[in-house]
Amino acid sequence: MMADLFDHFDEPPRREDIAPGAALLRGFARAEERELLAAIDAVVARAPFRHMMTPGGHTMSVAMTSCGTAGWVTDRRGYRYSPDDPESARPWPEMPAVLRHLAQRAAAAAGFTNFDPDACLINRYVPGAKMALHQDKDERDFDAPIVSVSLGLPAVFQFGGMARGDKPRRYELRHGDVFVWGGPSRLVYHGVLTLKDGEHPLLGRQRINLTFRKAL
Ligand code: MD6
Ligand code: FE
Repeated sequence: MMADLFDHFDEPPRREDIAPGAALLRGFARAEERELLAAIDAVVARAPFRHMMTPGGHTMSVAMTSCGTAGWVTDRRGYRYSPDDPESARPWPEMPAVLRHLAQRAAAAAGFTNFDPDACLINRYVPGAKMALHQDKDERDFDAPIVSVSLGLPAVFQFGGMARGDKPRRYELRHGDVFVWGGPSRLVYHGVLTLKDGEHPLLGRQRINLTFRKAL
């Protein structure tokens, strides 16, 4: 069966402590995969994936959209959170309850209680797409963690240090894995290596990543 190549479906969910404030919850989202994908489809129907431009004028290889009371955007003016989708000039779709609840349970499993995300950034990678090392620092305060859910094709995630030059460690993130980080790890540099080609049983040739944040 193809699924076990990607999903390790025969393994129980387990927690790996990565660094102070950072935990990898293997398989945490797997049981809800169909509900999550349906919720993502509903968001994307109203706020389609788009390739945004960095302030430096480069078009991102990762396609993005958002849901929640704030969405992450980038254009020539900079990176920021916006209550409206710039493509439609309307508020972003509401965050579906199944997404919010998953993020809250994952945060709690990693030791962060009362996580109340107001933004969910949805990233779509096709083979060849990547995300350069960066810090997530556009949020108003860094007390809340970030909860990151991986679906579809596996990707190699780089998790570095507080300086761009710190040598990153690498983790393969597979379908259903959830990475939670906050506290002392909140501003760690991280990125995603070029996605390798493959075919996921549910998602085909793509990887979807959700990141839940307290932005405002
Ligand atoms: C991704 N993730 O996994 C990109 N940021 O596609 C991120 O940039 C990220 O996974 C902050 C915290 C967790 C993440
Ligand atoms: Fe990030």
